[in-house]
Amino acid sequence: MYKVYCILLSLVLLMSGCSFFEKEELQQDDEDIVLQPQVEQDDEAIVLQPEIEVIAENLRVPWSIDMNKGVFYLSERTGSIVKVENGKTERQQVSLKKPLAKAAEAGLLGFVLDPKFPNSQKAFAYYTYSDNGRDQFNRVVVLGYEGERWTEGEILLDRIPSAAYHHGGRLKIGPDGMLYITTGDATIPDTAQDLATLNGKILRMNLDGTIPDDNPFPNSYVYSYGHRNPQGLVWIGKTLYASEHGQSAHDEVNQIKPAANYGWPVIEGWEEKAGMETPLFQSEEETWAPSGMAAFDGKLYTATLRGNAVREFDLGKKATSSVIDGLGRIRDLFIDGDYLYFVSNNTDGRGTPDEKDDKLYRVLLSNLK
Ligand SMILES: [Ca+2]
Repeated sequence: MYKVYCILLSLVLLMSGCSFFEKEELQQDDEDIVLQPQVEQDDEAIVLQPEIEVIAENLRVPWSIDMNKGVFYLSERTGSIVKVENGKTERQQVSLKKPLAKAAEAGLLGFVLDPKFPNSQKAFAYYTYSDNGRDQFNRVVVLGYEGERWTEGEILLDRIPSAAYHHGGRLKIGPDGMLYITTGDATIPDTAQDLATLNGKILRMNLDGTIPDDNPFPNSYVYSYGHRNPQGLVWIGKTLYASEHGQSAHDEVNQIKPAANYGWPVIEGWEEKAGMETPLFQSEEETWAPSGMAAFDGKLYTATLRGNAVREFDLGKKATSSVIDGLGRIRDLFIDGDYLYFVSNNTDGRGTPDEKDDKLYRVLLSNLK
């Protein structure tokens, strides 16, 4: 591991250190930036970091990372896809059928390439839109790729109720070839327990938008329920894990089983109740605001927003720690070969961006140990 003094962190400390006691007043939602305990360190604190490389910069609220043959496609919440190839960054237009919602945390969120890309020239996306300027929904759509731009095609699932916060939004293709979708409770907690709604769920669909025959509930996209605002999905082998935001601290990492109930809003933290799952990990009285996930060598990695870190979860040791910090809010992770890639989220209105934020970074996985 390399020992590198992180100048960026020092700047953040200097800029934010004067207002520590505003912590409670700043809190509006789980993703909000709240000054972390690290602001209590003095300016001479040395932060040990593995060597981190910048792959792309000047990103606008990047939300999701996907890659095909070494070329990255990053969704931006503001409604674009950024293609990153051999160090060259190209912002590509996305034509959507509905106007993107302007609500906090909303916009173009999940994005995943079709498994047959680039032959199919298709991807899947999840976005929040405003309907008639009043109602707000999320939908899952196919995006067609024309080499330089993307256009909304088939709508696979529409009118997932949305609100001021808690949109969910992560898309991933599972090892079973199905599309998995996380949805938030749209600030109405009881919807997470209601199997008739699409909120507060992890959903599973065929790539043509139909309901798989082997879904756990008949004629339903619901795969698991009782979630508050899940934003991360990853598999180790065939085992699915998800991250979600707790109400006040108590953020969770769960192992996801079909038909299982993850408790929100009935239980949280280490609370137990018959028929409900208790998490593998939870943040206790801290707030991580966990988003995208990746996995390697029996460990889960989660991007954290308010936690300002990449956090590692060692499933064998049942231990969690921050492995990268000092770069601000982190939204998504991606592992390819020997590297962990991650995007910052300092331009989302809740961070302290530097002039070239946001950035796509990479670090050797072997340097995280
Ligand atoms: Ca739970």
